[in-house]
Amino acid sequence: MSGMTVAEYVLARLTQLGIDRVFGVPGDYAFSIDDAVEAVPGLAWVGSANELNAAYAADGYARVRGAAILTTTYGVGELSALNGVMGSKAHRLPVFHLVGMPSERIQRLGLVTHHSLGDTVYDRFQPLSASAACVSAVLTPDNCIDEMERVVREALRRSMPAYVVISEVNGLMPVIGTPVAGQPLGQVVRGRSSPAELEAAVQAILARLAAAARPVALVTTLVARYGLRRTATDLVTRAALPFAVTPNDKAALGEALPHYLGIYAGESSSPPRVREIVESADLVLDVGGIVRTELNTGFWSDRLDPRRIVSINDDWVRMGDDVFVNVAIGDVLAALAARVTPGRPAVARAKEPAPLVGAAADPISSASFYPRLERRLVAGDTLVIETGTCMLHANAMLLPDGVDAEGQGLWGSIGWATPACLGVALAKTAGRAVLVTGDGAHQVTLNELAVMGRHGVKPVIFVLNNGLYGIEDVISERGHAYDDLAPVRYSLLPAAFGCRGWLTGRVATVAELDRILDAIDAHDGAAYVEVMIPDAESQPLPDATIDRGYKLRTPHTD
Ligand SMILES: Cc1ncc(C[n+]2csc(CCOP(=O)(O)OP(=O)(O)O)c2C)c(N)n1
Ligand SMILES: [Mg+2]
Repeated sequence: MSGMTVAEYVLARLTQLGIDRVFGVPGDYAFSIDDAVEAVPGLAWVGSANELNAAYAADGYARVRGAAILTTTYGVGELSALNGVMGSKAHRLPVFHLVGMPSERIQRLGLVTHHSLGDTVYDRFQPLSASAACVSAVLTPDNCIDEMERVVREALRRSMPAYVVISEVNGLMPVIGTPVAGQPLGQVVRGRSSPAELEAAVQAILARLAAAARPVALVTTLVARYGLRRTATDLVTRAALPFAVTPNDKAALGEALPHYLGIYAGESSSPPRVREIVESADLVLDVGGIVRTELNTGFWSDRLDPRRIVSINDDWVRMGDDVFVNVAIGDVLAALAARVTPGRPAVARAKEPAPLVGAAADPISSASFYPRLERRLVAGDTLVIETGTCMLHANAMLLPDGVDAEGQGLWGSIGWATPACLGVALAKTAGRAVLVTGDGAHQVTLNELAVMGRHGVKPVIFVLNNGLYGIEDVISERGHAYDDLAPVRYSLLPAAFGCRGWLTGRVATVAELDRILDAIDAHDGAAYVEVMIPDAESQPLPDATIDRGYKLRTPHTD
């Protein structure tokens, strides 16, 4: 790597993690970075329609590959990406956000440049972008190698975005010093533990597990973020621990595992009996730290006695009033999986998919759509679930063996899923990316379909057209004009966006839906289906639920 420019070094260093795509929008301040994408072997440029889309696509890619690269230009570019990068921070994804800025020569002369407020404050945007990251650096040829080690280490240790600023002049200068050869992400030690603290934490957890008569686990997506799904699966399997996930953590572990219970969300648990099992357990092993937002807890209807919870967080463990610090989740889970007392292997229960409803001539409804989708998913698929009504229904689906799901329940920024689906599709080495999105969310970022077509990815996309922001009607009241959408003919979009060879259609009846699902199964390529859903489906929740969860926003006090 000798003789490289700063921009080339940064990209080459990140490529060693196993990243092979750069998502972004070019800009003159960022040309050194953009050019370096072409110069560094093993990297390909994915030009998004705008920076927000690029950030969402990078987020999707990082969910599959473990890390991603996003690059934007100074001010206008980086600020447009921020909602997406914040989402990656909320969802614990190491997205490396590389941004170009005016040169130090311009800065020293105090010249006024474009993409600024005209005030020669060149670092004005840095605190904003840095707040979406867990680590940041302004690179020079001299500090580049050391700073990149710090940036990579910290982003991976905390599993959060990094913000790296490279001026247009520094980006083109040769890096000074001895380049560092990095490791593939799977081999990187993400966090290290204090040995005595680790042993104390592990012994304490093992003792609690041994003493519990009815333990359960709640497993979060943090295990996926740290590459620990196999370890966590070993733990629940060896210990014969029944486990559930919260809605935000859909498919954190395989839903076909014999010990999988379903979704825990207080009174919104699915199936409903999951609530009773989790709330009556004498030990709840919280693997990763569940997020207790109103939407993740059935409007705070969860009843989890803190004395019965053991929480294993990224680098600390809580057990009642006992807190163990400097214990990396990877070390804790590996020790537990190796040392836990084996439980009796579970007998796999036959899990029936939801029943098929709807006569051939009936209009499609959510009740008829999701069970049909569930039956068409196959091992290797990743279901990308948008925020909106579809998330409620998709979360309640039981995914077949080998099917993953990705959603953005915590950050919940509509529009995320369409570009995220591009990122997921580009990151996957096998299997399909299957997107389910509402029409309102799709309108935010649908121009990314053109990027999908250009790069030849083959997603299967369902756009649920009810003509409105339906979920808003569900959690507030019906009838506000601000929830109505412009009447877009979605099924025409792939053709307009140059997506060649895509199977497209608009379906309104159950028979039409069945026909197009058959056609997708027989088609080797991308598919885009506009599914007409009656707007009458989006009826408000009971007043009491709305008052508690949406109008008053107060958790239970008992
Ligand atoms: C960026 C952003 N803006 C606004 C919202 C508020 N919001 C949440 S869901 C939603 C409507 C989603 O409508 P649609 O995608 O059509 O799904 P539906 O519920 O109708 O199936 C809106 C506007 C949001 N979550 N994110
Ligand atoms: Mg809608």
